[in-house]
Amino acid sequence: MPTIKEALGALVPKMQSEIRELVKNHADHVVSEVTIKQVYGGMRGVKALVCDTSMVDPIDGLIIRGIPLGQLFDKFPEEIFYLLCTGELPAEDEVDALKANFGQRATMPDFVEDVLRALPKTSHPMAMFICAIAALEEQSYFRKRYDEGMTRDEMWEAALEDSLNLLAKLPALAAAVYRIKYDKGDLIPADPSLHMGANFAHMLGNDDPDFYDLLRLYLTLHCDHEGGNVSAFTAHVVGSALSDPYYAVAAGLSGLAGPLHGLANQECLRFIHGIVEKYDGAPTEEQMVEYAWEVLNSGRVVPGYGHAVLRATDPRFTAFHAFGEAHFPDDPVFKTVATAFKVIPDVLKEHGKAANPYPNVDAGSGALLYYYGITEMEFYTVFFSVSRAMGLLSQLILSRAWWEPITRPKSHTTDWYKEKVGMA
Ligand code: CMX
Repeated sequence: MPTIKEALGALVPKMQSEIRELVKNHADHVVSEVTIKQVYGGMRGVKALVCDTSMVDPIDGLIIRGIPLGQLFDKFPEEIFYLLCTGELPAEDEVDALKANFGQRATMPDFVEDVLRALPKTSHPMAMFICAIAALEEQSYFRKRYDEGMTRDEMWEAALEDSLNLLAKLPALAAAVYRIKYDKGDLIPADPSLHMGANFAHMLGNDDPDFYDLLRLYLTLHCDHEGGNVSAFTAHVVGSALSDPYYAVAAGLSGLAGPLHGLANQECLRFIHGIVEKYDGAPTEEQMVEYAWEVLNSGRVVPGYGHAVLRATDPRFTAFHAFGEAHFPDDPVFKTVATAFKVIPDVLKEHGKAANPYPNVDAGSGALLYYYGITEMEFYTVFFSVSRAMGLLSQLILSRAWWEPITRPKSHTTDWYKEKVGMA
């Protein structure tokens, strides 16, 4: 079975020639028109991006390289990264080699710890995490090779090398943020013999095998969500300037830190906790409905519900829910998430605004982390980030492989649009 580099090496020439032929022979073929609503509405639905790693079906959810996520729940994150990059799952003999490859790269350099310790204790964990990634940029192979004059044919290999190093170290960076920010004692060194999820759990300080498995699942489920979401799109734009993968991921994750995107998992558990506190335990269905209306009537959104693309229950939510059902169905926080799932879609339907009244990935993940002692909700988006970096990085490697040019759409003034529709 080929290594990830060998598999990509075989794929890249084919990909390059197909894209060259597509653009040469169909350059003027119209694939999308743009309306005023889309210009002023976050470009929703405009087809102007390429993402070969995954697509999101409004009903079936995430499909990675043609495989629905539901068929990948038992995989390791390292396998998922291989799949995202190459379009194939690694054979069993390659999985162990891949895990060992990640394990060997997993140790965080000491200077990153110094950077993290220099930050104020009031820094948000996402800001600390992004600082640590920016500090690690010092080790960028892509930038070094660029300075040495690498050709554009060599760029994907340099992007892959940076990606493997960064991805393997992200659990150590994240665990360092956690232990420093929340005074959990000395940092715990990476154990190269563990898979990525288990190593992450180990460095956080919890060696419960169920928590190992939760983090394996967590890293697998959040890995990618096609190319137009805020974090992927941002990383993609930054990478198109040939900024190296460290810069691109730091930028993308700054987008993930927004409450309408990845920060929703923190907001979501706050929402669930608010209910548990108010009703002194898991609420009844009636109490949950009452609470949801209070949130909506105060002009806030119900976190963890709705989606820009999905129009059904997110399969990632379903997988987390099944994990909770299997391990701790009577936990009051988990029970509250379950009650919310029963009643909130109907509340949102009655409210009549959200195009998708069903839960997204963030609705249930926090309850599971909380159960295993990760009670610091501000930290939850860092878990999301470690996983999502797989999508950002695999997309960057492929972009460099087909020589994607710098992103530069055209903007106009509001006066120009007014004139266009005869309003001026
Ligand atoms: N609660 C209340 N109102 C909601 C809502 C929710 N959960 N979801 C959407 N709406 C509202 C929108 O705010 C919008 O209202 P206005 O017309 O007053 O602006 C209206 O319904 C239509 O929005 P939409 O087309 O359904 O949704 P968008 O594509 O604009 O936004 C999203 C998608 C995720 C930002 C939105 O559903 C939301 O804010 N959800 C709560 C936050 C959340 O869970 N985010 C995590 C998403 C997953 C991720 O990226 O990590």
